[in-house]
Amino acid sequence: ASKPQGLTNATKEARMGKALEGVKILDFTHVQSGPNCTQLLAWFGADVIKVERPGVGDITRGQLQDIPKVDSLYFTMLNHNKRSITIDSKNKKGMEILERLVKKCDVLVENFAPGALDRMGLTWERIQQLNPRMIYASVKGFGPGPYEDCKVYENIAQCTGGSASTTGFRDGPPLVTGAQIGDSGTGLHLALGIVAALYQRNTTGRGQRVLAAMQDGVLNLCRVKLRDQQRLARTGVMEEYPQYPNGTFGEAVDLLNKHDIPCGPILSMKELAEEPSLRATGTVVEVDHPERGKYLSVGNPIKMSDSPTEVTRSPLLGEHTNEVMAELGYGKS
Ligand code: CAO
Repeated sequence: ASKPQGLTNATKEARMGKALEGVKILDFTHVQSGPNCTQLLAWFGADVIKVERPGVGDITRGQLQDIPKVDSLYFTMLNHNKRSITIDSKNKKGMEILERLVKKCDVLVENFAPGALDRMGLTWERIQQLNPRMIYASVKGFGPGPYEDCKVYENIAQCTGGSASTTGFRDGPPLVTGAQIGDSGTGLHLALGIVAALYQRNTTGRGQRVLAAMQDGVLNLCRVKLRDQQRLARTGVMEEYPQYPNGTFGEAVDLLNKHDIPCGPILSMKELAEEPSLRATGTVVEVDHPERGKYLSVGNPIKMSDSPTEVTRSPLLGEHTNEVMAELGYGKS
């Protein structure tokens, strides 16, 4: 194990405990987005129990291997500080063990294809029956809408979330960035949702569902591009790079999905701004501002079943000075 690291002036007492000590995570994640989320939670002291399929495990164990038959760096660098248990969830005995784990754990994290956990028999209803305090956290490619059943990998998230259409050169194709904003970025969003749900559970006594969709996570990180879309449309002072491939994608998504091939359109900021499903989930919101009028913004990309988000406008300079001062007791004689 590496030497404990932290803020340099942490006292000896402070170093004795960890922020998420006592929290048990049933880690049903694979590949990158989910494992990045649970690794962060493990680093904060949560007990992360990673469930893997017997004999196979997380597919990344065997991907991009630089030493034959040894767990790859892909796997090892995303799964530190966890424990691994192999369970065949499609076997009766396996499901019995899983259900015991559901009863014992605080959080279930998963990033399977849409519907996979339901097909195993672990529906949200069943989880709540087994453990009403359970927080059930998922990464999916998309929130509810036309693409909700699609499987998604990093590059698809960058394309459907607005990163690719706003990156690249004038005469070239759109580009993806090397930073894993779709995978690790969404895992990071989910980790925040889980911690918030754990906090809320202290007062409600019950768990909730948390969803981070990769399209929403990427769009959140591309917030400045939605800004520029509106700013340039209004001022017209700068020429915008053409968006590729100019809004047409045809029927490829339907065709490829039928053959279980993950894919997604390269969406422009304009298309994302106008996408009804993103408006419906509150990932794109219209806000009214007393000075600038109506504009679009990116709302909360982390969806929680017990904590709805209402986006309110940014404050004017010092707008609440009196209010906050009064709360501090100023102005009372
Ligand atoms: N025992 C038995 N079966 C198991 C199992 C276990 N322990 N663990 C997983 N399985 C099964 C699942 O139940 C599923 O079976 P069904 O299809 O019959 O329901 C099957 O394994 C495959 O799961 P999957 O569909 O999630 O895997 P995939 O390789 O086809 O797709 C991915 C991978 C990543 C594209 C898809 O999981 C996905 O879209 N996830 C959500 C988005 C996401 O997280 N993407 C990030 C990928 S990179 O970080």
